Amino acid sequence: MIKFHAGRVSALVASALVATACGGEDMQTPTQTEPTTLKVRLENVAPFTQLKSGVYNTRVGGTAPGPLAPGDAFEFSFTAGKGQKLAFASMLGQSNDWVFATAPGGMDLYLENGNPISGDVTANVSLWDVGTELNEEPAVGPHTLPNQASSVDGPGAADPDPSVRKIGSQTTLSNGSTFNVPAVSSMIKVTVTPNAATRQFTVRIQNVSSDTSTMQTSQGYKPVRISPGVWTLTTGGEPLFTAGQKDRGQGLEALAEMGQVTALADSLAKTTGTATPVSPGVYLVHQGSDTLFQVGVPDPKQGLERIAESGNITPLYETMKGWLASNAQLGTFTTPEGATSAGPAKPGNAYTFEVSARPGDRLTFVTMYGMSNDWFFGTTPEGIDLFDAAGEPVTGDLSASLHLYDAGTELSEEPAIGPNTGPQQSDPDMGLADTDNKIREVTSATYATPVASHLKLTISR
Ligand SMILES: [Ca+2]
Ligand SMILES: [Ca+2]
Ligand SMILES: [Ca+2]
Repeated sequence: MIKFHAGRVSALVASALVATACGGEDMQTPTQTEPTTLKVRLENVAPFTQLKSGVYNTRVGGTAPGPLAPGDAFEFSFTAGKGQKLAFASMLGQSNDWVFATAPGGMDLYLENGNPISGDVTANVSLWDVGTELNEEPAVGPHTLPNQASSVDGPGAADPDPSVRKIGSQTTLSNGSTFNVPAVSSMIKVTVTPNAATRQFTVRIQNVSSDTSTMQTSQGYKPVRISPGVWTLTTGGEPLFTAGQKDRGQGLEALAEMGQVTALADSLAKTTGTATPVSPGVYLVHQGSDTLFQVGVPDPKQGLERIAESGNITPLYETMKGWLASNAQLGTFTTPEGATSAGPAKPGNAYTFEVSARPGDRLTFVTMYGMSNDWFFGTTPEGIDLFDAAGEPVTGDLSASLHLYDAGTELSEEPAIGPNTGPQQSDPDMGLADTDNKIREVTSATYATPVASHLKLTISR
């Protein structure tokens, strides 16, 4: 980290000499000439635990939400990148609290050779007991969904085992009896149709059961219905539940017991977005017309492109060092708090650095939106005033001063998913030319997530 440019010291000495020569009346007071050390903290605050989430609730050809009868299917589509996983859950409508779902971490969408998956993926789906209600005989017990409306003693007691767990082909019900669960593949069929060029996947969930031969109960064959459901796309983690642990109370219970998707979808929506890391960055404390970048002009090829496309700070730092005004300070931030080596700041991480500033100084910095092609976070080109009109340091939460820019050096694709974005490209310089080569702010029409949902900027003394 560079706190002072060498030229700064001689400039200060010169201005002090000039002030002395003028007789002292107009000399700056010591409090004005002594620099103030300010701590700058840039924290990645992205709360996002999944890239995408959504519901499917209306069968293909249907006009209103409802469960699938035999032969019916839900379909939903989304784009996804390599390494990302799909998870979903739908209620087995005849149960107390069982869902058809992927494993907690979801299912892979790309093969090891990089090709998208295609065809029948039903083997990735199991029946899971969400552990929120005791298990009765499906379609027969008084508190199963088909019967609970007429039950006289409420919606069903708590499950004696509150953990989310997989249901085997033979399961012991809460009253101790054994129930032969139909094979998952005799009830549901899930197929995936990929489009390798657009990275779009269409998932089809079909009810393949028969009302007269699939689910045998003590009262004869009963229907199998599959409720509307919730899906997520993640880069990791377990978005809907964890095997062996209690339901999280975020809405899965309403899906598992009543086939209702709204509560779970709403809670997921709050944590859906791109949890991009931000890269090391370059900062500048300055008073003059020096800037790290300008808006409305093409990248002047001084190194901004390398930060914006791959988080490499060296070229911009070296260029700026060469032609910096004598009273400006240039530095870098590279290592997140608590880390031992340079690297990106993921959600929960922060970069901190100290600047030594005087009234009139402004702070500018740039750092890559790591999951983009060529986007960077920064202040405005002119920077943030580090002192107010009274000469007092500006401290506190300055996140409102942050912006997201497109460097105009590479065609922008969907963050985290486009093949030439930071996490998807195989080479740091991969990508197509931007259709607009000017540096510009990324508008909410292009990217709706507010900058403050990604970064918190705090300045303190
Ligand atoms: Ca249960
Ligand atoms: Ca671009
Ligand atoms: Ca790229």
